[in-house]
Amino acid sequence: MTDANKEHFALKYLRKDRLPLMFCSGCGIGTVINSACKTFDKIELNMKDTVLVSGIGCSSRIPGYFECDSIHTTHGRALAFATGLKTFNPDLNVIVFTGDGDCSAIGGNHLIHACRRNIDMTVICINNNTYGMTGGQYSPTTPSGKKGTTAPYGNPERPFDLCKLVEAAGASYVARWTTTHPIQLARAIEKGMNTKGFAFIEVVAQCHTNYGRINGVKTNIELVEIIKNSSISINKAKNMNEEELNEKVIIGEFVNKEQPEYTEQIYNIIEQESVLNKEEENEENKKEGKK
Ligand SMILES: Cc1ncc(C[n+]2csc(CCOP(=O)(O)OP(=O)(O)O)c2C)c(N)n1
Repeated sequence: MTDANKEHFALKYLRKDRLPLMFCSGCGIGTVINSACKTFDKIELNMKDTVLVSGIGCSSRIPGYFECDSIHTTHGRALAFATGLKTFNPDLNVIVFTGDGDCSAIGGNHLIHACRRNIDMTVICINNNTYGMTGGQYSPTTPSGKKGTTAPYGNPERPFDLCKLVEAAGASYVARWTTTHPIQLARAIEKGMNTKGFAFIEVVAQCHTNYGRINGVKTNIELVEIIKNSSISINKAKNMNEEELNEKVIIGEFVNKEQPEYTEQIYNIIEQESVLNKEEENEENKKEGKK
């Protein structure tokens, strides 16, 4: 077999019968899938012990393309389903693919509480600054002044900084990259998966169809260049003021720390309780003269 005929490495992880992807041409989601496949390949992830979870949206269609168990749940509820799954079976690798709308608008409450519990899972949030699937309504991350179908004169609201939000809510690993940083993104997914606790990786991505065009960006490539050129490393950003940071995307690792993890705490309680119950039972049996 020549190199040209060799199967792409990512196909090992994907459901070939479902290809090609349903996304618009030039969509940033393909890059995220590629980076995730790179990580899975590098760490030799056992797909049998892995479940991918999502809500509703373009980004939430990702799990269905992977050759493993997945749950495509309801809008904003991916983390609730993922919490149930991980709590029931803590040995599973749980990875959530979500969008800025799915996880920070309708699912915002679930996001902050999953961080607060520090439940062991990896969340990959594709932030395209809009509700892509439903036609470009503005989302909690749409920058002020940018247009959406529900903000034809420009967004009057201030956006969330998702990384700051999840850091404040208690996540153990937090990083932000863009689709123009696929290698760093793959490394962040790996670090997130190696974190015993809640890992949140934001990927700033292009949605030319429903965000770029309405904001006067002519081509998909131009939108990708805007994302690339507005990226500033966390270290550089430290020496810049608010005005200089306007419309910039700060990239890098924001949090990487060990903290108590939710399922471990829960199973410790169950273990202690069953020991106590056993002791109580033995005590009662003794009193009744039973063995
Ligand atoms: C309860 C409920 N409300 C609203 C919708 C409609 N809806 C589907 S996807 C979506 C937004 C998706 O945006 P995002 O999560 O940012 O994903 P993207 O499509 O941009 O990847 C909305 C509002 C829905 N499916 N269910």
